Amino acid sequence: ENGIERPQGYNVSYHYNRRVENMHFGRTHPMKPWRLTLTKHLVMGYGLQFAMDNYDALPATKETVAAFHDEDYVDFLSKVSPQTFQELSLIYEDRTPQSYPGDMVKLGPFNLSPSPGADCPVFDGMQEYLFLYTGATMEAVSALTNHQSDIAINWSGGLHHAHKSEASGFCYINDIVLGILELLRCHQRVLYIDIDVHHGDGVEEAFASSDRVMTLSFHRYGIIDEDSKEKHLFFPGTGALNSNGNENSIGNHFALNVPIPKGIDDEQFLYLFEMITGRTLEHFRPQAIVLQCGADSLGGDRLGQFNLNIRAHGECLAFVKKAGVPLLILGGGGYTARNVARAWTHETALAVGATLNEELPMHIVPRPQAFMGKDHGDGKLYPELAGFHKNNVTQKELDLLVEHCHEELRYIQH
Ligand code: ZLM
Ligand code: CA
Ligand code: ZN
Repeated sequence: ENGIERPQGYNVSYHYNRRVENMHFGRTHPMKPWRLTLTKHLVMGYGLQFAMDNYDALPATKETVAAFHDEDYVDFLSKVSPQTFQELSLIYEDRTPQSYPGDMVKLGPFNLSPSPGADCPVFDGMQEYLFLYTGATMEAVSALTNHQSDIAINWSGGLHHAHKSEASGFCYINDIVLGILELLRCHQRVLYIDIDVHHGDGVEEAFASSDRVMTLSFHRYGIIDEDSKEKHLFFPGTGALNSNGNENSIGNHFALNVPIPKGIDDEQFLYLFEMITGRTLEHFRPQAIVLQCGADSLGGDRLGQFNLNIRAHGECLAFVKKAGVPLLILGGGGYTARNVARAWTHETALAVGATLNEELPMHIVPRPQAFMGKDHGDGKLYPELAGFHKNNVTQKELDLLVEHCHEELRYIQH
């Protein structure tokens, strides 16, 4: 006892390569690199880089990506460009999926398409973007497994829809699956939590037969527009309450899904999140956690239909951080860029244990206009985002979701 106090803090590392900002899905495609640029501006505007280890991520290698993805698919991804698409398509014609019913977009092999109207278009600079966001996740995992970081962050990752040999929903390489596979080399049990408004289908599917990875996704689920005669399910349409892993395997009960109607508010979401995540932590006792922080669950998102505010979204991270195990924090969806940047900046601050001023550092941020004006949050970090969608969630529904998940968790006893 020499009386010297060690600061009670977490080692946090930030993994990013700004070349991901060069990616361009298409002029009107909802996935915008701009949200990553804005996030960087705010994180640095607040000086958070001084509270973390900052790494310039290197691109992942083809071998790394092939740890999960099909070899042909990885080959295709590393060769394809708008110029070579036609030619390559002929070789892989038999790998072309059915088009969505009623959709005009023509699909190519592996669900990629040359059309800018597609969910997963082929665009110039695509490889660089894909291998960089994946590389950043792999590097973040290394920082955790080397014990250099307690918390590692990659806001450019979290692309949860990609399948073994198919792109889906703006996701081409599943960096989350690759990251978890790497964590499994050092940790017996890994918990995956997904608060993106969409179901984390690609991750769930990859580990559906495993009892070493438990997946837990909160998402909008159900028919989008009750009044229209075409009954479209909210993308990707999977993630029902009774979907709990591969029933014919040891992975049975190791997937939890929390399907939610539109308009859920802060209090309701946090009730679900804490009741279900809390009990999951007790029963599964993970040795590492991966948290996908898709910001399309915020109110006012261009694609999402929830009414969460930034503080409530961040509460999820704060709650998970308390578990005190190595934590990988990833981005994901988020289509109203100024609010994505706000949320991920707030969450970076939660990770390092900093409290941020409600006034944005406008004199430092290169594009203050993005955050100014009544509709853009008035230069504040925590503008009111709630109330965009009618709240269709009842207490009875919340209790049903919690009850089912608690019942499933009774099968898990470590
Ligand atoms: N059509 N342009 C979330 C992934 C959501 C499937 C309906 C394609 C869009 C959307 C694309 C420019 C994450 C579906 C959509 C249009 C079949 C989805 C291009 C607008 C545009 O304006 C657009 C012309 C595009 C795509 C809207 N796609 C909205 N929702 C979903 C995928 C990804 O956040 O979870 C993680 C990053 N796709 O609903 C269709 C059924 C394809
Ligand atoms: Ca989700
Ligand atoms: Zn999403």
